[in-house]
Amino acid sequence: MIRNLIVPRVLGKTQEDLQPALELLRALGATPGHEWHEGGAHGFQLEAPSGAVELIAAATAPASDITIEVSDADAAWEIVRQRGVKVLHEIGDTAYGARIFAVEVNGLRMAFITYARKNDDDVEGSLQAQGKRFAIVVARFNSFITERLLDGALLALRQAGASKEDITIVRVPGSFEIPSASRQLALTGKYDAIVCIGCLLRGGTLHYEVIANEVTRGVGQSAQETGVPHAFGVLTCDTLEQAIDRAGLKAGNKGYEAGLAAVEMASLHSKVAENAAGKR
Ligand code: DLZ
Repeated sequence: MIRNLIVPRVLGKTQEDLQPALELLRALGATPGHEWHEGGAHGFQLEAPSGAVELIAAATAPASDITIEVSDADAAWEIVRQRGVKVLHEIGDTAYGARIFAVEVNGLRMAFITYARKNDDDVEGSLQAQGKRFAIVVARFNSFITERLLDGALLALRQAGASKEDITIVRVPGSFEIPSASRQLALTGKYDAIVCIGCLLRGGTLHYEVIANEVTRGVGQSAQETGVPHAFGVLTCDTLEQAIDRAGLKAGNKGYEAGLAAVEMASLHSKVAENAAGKR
């Protein structure tokens, strides 16, 4: 029975030929999936939260090899433009109320679409991190996992445009110490968002639930009481295998997701403040 929808495309002969398209799609939030290297050929899958095959009866066919639905075509357009990708169609409205643009990378024609028009009053954060400052608090306990999560978070921040100098990494002994360090950092007023990274394993941790609840509560409380967004990249897993899955490729990298959440929340925080100031 159907398990997955795969659109294979040949974009060149070497692994390097795949990089421009891979980097663009990752910058737009695609999660790396299965990859293979056999007989001189290479394949990288990128996973999206959902996939669908659309069957169309119409006078003209869409001039793209793949159409990718994004949450905000205008924000995606900004990211694409910054990368100097070859544009096939500039962003615009369709007759059915969608926003769409199309680009070409190594011969692959990709259209990006947002179906429903946004209400002008909607307030939403973007994935633009230029000029924003971040602190990442990372627990050393289970460092085999937390270092991978840290790599994911750093990748997300850098892809969103944060500069190296604007990212501070703070290490703490274990997850239990994350809330207090995060709170102290938030109170300095220097950071637009804090990324919290740790890994609690049920098997090795006595009172696992108590510690997991305390860390979750402490991080949430720090976010609410300081007003600085905190992204939660603390894994709570039954087994090491589950943690490996969440810190690598199989089910994505939760550190990467936390990094993106921090960028979006930092941006949203500024926008809500600007909105409030404008409406006064
Ligand atoms: C002590 C401990 C244990 C048993 N397990 C974990 C764990 O799975 N993940 C984690 O991040 N930290 C663990 N720790 C360390 C505590 O979080 C804390 O650092 C110590 O109890 C010192 O306060």
